[in-house]
Amino acid sequence: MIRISLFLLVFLIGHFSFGQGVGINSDASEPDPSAILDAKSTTQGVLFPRMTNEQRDQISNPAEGLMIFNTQTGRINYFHSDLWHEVFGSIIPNQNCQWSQDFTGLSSLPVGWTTSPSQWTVYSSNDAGGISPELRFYYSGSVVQLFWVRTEMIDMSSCSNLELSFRHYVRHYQNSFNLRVQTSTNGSTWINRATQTVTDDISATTWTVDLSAVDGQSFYLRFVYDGNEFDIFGWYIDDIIISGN
Ligand SMILES: [Ca+2]
Repeated sequence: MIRISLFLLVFLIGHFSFGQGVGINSDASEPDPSAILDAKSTTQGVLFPRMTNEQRDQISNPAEGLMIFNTQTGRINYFHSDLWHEVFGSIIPNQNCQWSQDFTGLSSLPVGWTTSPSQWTVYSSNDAGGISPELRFYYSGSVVQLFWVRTEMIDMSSCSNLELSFRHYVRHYQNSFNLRVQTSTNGSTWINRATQTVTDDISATTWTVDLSAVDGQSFYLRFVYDGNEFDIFGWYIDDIIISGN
């Protein structure tokens, strides 16, 4: 099987070279003498095995330095001194003026997100019309205040014509309340970009918000339930996309 795979690799990618290390490339170059394996490309990357926490933890006797990609946290994990560690990283900003979050593989809020109080979670449902999981606000008492969840800083410093879209679904209980979308450039001063006053269920639909007011800026985005939490069963959100050019 390994022989077949190596043959296919050579056939598809182009060239193997064997010196003191192994080179995989399309230009017949020798591997760097410091590398046991030197994969060279300007159009492709290298994939680590992708797995969940549970699958990772079932690896028996992991070697010192073993690496995997954790699909639940979105981070590279490596084994060191009898424990798994994770490689921290921030999202590389401003990739073609696109930012998105669909909560794939997550069981808690994405890295860099915060919430207050704690009724916002990532929940294994698809009521907003996307694919499970999704973001959910759910009542737990009868407090009247702002219940918000905030993204990490989103860098759109060289982008214009910004627009936000997301799927959402609202399961109303009684009375009326406000759903707000806000932005902030400093995390403390928040400006409403859109508000919906809700008096009934909102079936799964896409809400689009003009964010051109924050063109060319780095900002936080937050979703706010403004009212008595007892008046709503839940607000479900998925497939959040900010795009510009
Ligand atoms: Ca989703």
